[in-house]
Amino acid sequence: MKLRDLPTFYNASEILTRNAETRGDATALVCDTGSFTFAQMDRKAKQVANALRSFDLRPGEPVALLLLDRPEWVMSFFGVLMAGSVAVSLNTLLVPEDYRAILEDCRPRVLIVDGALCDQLSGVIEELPFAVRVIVVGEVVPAARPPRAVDFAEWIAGASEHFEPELTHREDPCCLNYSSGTTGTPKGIVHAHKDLPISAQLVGVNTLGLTASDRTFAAAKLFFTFATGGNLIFPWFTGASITLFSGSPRNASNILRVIERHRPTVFYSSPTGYAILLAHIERGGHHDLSSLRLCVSAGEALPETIWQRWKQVTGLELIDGIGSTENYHMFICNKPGEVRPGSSGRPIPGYQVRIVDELGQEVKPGNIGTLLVKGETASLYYHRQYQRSRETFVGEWLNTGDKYFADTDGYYWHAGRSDDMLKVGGIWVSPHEVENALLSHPDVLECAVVGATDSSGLVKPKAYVVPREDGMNPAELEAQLVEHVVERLAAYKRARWVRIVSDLPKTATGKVQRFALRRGAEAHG
Ligand code: 3UK
Repeated sequence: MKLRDLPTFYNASEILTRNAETRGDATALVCDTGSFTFAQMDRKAKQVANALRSFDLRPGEPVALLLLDRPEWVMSFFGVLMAGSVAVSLNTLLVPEDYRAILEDCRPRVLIVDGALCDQLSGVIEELPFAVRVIVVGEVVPAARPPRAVDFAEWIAGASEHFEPELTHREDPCCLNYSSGTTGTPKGIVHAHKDLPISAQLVGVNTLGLTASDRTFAAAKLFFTFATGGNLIFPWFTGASITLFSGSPRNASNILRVIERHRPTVFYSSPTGYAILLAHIERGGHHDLSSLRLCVSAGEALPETIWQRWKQVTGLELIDGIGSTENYHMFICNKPGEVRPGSSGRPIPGYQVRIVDELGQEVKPGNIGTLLVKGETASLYYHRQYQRSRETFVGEWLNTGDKYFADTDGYYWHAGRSDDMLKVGGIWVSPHEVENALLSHPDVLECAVVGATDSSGLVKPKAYVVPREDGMNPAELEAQLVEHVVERLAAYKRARWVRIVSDLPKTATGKVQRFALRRGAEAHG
């Protein structure tokens, strides 16, 4: 599938409607509360589209989804696409301040929120400088109920199950995903309708070999394009079914229970997720992974030890691949049967990659440089970010900000980032944002946050803190800081280790020497 193979006017909701027409009775989605066929999901999505129309929503207007991985996530996403609107899939792990910034940036006309997540929006909806209609999925405690919220089931109950999807252009925006930047302000990454089927063909079909008899499952959540692609768009593109689980991916026994109960054939997770499963299994925890034929790892660098341990326990070779929200999904990936453990694999046909030096000159195999990628699924631009868009989308090339080297067999090896950003459990963490949260504590004079590795070789934030006064009890300050950041930072961003120090290494111009801290921060138990 190439861009030219798609009709000029193309709506990616076709990925669902085609299945409804050709295999309507086949299972589309399973979860702990039941299952849906393609025809059922299609009808629900059409009801959502009609309900959105009743709000006088115009094509191109954004609709925000702050939803757990339940069937309503999928109904809403496809309903939004059918209506020609732009689906803004929000990370469910953030704090109210983050949501305020994102909602003010994208100004959705409608927000569909899970009842269980409403308290994370406390005070936010009321203070937005524009009106937003709020739809709540499932139960919500009265205190957390946003003003004038409407119940999702009631909202779609009377709506027609027939809807002619909006005839969008294949290059019209269809979804917006927010990603942290170095300064902490999130960037809205805009993708067009065309990016979904092209990525599904190149990655889902050609690389992972998905077919209609597969069933996918992701520990990563649907708001992350690693999972939107891998556990929704790609399988449905081929007619395969998906597994949804609304609980925490950090709970190994729950993830293993879902795999045992719903028997997926393909599983996606970050390396951190695999490490959590391995720790459980190696402690003797019950597991039955016999349904799996393929396990895909992405989101952060996969330490080779995790690859080896997974092979030992399951007999399966982890398929590591690098992707980005900017590219929608993976562009370099290992191929089943041709895996080189520790590497990210080879470029996926349909994408071209280059490794360049500071002058933009291509480097020789074995030399480290910045990784650029060219293909037909690059984001259109960062929403309302002219300068950042120009820095990242350079002509036909997308600058990943990753350091890589290639070997002489054409395999690509990750060698860190060219900025200070950290990938923690597959999700971006800006060290500056963690530092700002710590600095807002009155006893902190200075601090610096860098990535340090845990016993599995996975990166987590580590803070070096200089107290305002000498002689403070380090353990007490540490405990206070942990408490202090709870309200200010999403849990996954918090420093896992805090070192109280008397000063920070600085350059002659007074800048913190992060590389010196990084060197001293290796390997924690
Ligand atoms: C890092 C990796 C080493 C790398 C993503 C697959 O992670 C995804 O998207 P994000 O926008 O982050 C992109 C950045 O994450 N990274 C991702 N995978 C690997 N580093 N090895 C890997 N295998 O810094 C990259 O630039 O959050 C991954 C599919 C869809 C995605 N959105």
